[in-house]
Amino acid sequence: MSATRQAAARTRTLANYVAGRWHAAGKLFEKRSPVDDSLLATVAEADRALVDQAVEAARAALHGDWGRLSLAARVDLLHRVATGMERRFDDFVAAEVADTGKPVGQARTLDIPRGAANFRAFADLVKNVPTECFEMDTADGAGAINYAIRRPLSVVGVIVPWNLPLLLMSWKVAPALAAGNAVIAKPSEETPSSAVLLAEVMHEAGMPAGAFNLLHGFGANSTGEFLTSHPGIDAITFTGETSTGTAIMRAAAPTVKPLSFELGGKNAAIVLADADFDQTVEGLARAVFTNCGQVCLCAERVYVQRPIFERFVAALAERARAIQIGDPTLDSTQMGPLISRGHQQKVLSYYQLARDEGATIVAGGGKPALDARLSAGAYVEPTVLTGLPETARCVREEIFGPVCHVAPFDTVDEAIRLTNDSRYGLAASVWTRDLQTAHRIAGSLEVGIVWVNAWYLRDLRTPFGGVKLSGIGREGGVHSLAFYSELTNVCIKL
Ligand code: NAD
Ligand code: 6OD
Repeated sequence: MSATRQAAARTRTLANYVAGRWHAAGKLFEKRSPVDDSLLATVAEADRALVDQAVEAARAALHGDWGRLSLAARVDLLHRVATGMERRFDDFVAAEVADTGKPVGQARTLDIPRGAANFRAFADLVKNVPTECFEMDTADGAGAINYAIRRPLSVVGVIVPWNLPLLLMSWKVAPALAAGNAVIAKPSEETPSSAVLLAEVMHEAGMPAGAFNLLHGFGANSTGEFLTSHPGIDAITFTGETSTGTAIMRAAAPTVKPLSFELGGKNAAIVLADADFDQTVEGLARAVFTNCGQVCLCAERVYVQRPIFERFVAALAERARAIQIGDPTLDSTQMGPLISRGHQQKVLSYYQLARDEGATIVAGGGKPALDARLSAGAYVEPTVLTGLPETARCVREEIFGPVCHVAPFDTVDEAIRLTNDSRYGLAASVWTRDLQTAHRIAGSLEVGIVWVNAWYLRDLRTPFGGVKLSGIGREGGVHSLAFYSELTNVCIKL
């Protein structure tokens, strides 16, 4: 018996969900805790044959019970999914905290409520969004009417990362189902558990077999690549690293699939001297350190106007040092570990690189001192850097950890230029009491999302996405419906 099979005998195995049934045969991989490296579960990796089965099941659902549901019944079903998630709230919280190491308080207030909210928001939206209609003149004077009808893309592949597992999966699965598609979803290999609970909830809510399928596995030469290159999958919606986005584009090219990409970032915050100082320090502490810095929207570059630069750096560093790091299941913990020991090595190597590049480490810069049980965990210190040139790799590359570089600026135009000097363009935040200047800055930034005196304040009806290497397309509200639908124009000659 292989070591992983022996481990499977000692722990639970997370299965794939295809055509309304659970499939646990084949190769298994281990999911380990980021908190103490203990074995949490073994996971069944979906092979090419199971991917084929999922595609067949999805297509059959579109021609069967799922495709025949009325819009009203589909909307009711998505609401039942949201209610089912709320009923199993504590299970979802426990699964997300165990897989990711994120603080339980965050899972309770952000990740899991947003998971359910995504289903409600898109269920309500799809009932209320009209399509276009144009009356036209014709030479005979009788005229014609054009109107668009919205149809599903058909089988949509959803591939998501580990940082906000349920939130990001439901952000794509909910609108795809609302628009009438059948879905094959693949969570990150690091975070299989909440996706399994979601499949259970779908099943309990009465989702027709094949409408929602869940496959576990890795990317290259595994489930992810089998999905993106599959001729039976009609579109791919992906959130993750920019380099993975390029691999997916290549794999999807021969079958010309529509792609929606939410990719990496190196987001900037601009702090003007007139900003409410305490509110801004508090807001930036959230923007830099939330989820151990593992939110694609986190600020890793902070530009502060020179008159308040020294005071601001000191205050942010003090906030960083005050963060309670520890066991994520405790209510008092504000920061848990990173997702894995591999990612911990990457972030620590950037801390070392910052030193080599000549940074001043104002706070953090290493591993925190924790008790013996947590010493095998993927912990790093929240870190504040200054003194790097704009050409430094730590200022240009996405680190995806609880770290920012703070640099001074003098004029608003300089802050705009510094912010835009990046290959990425996901999000930015601007902190000032002068809303006219904030509006001018917002319109000049090469990003998809700008917050003014806020960070990660979300209205699910708004366009969400990035420019440059940060993505392709927008999701959210009607933009999600646009991506997950095909429009057919009907022209009737009167
Ligand atoms: P990742 O790209 O390594 O993995 C994301 C998903 O893609 C996983 O499910 C993985 O198994 C799969 N995958 C990997 N290689 C693949 C391939 N060749 N073909 C098909 N699938 C493949 O990303 P990650 O490390 O899980 O997440 C962190 C990254 O995600 C960061 O760069 C972050 O900025 C980005 N992110 C962006 C957004 C956004 O909205 N723009 C949101 C969250 C995370
Ligand atoms: O809030 C969202 O809808 C969203 N897509 C967030 C992405 C966060 C990135 O880590």
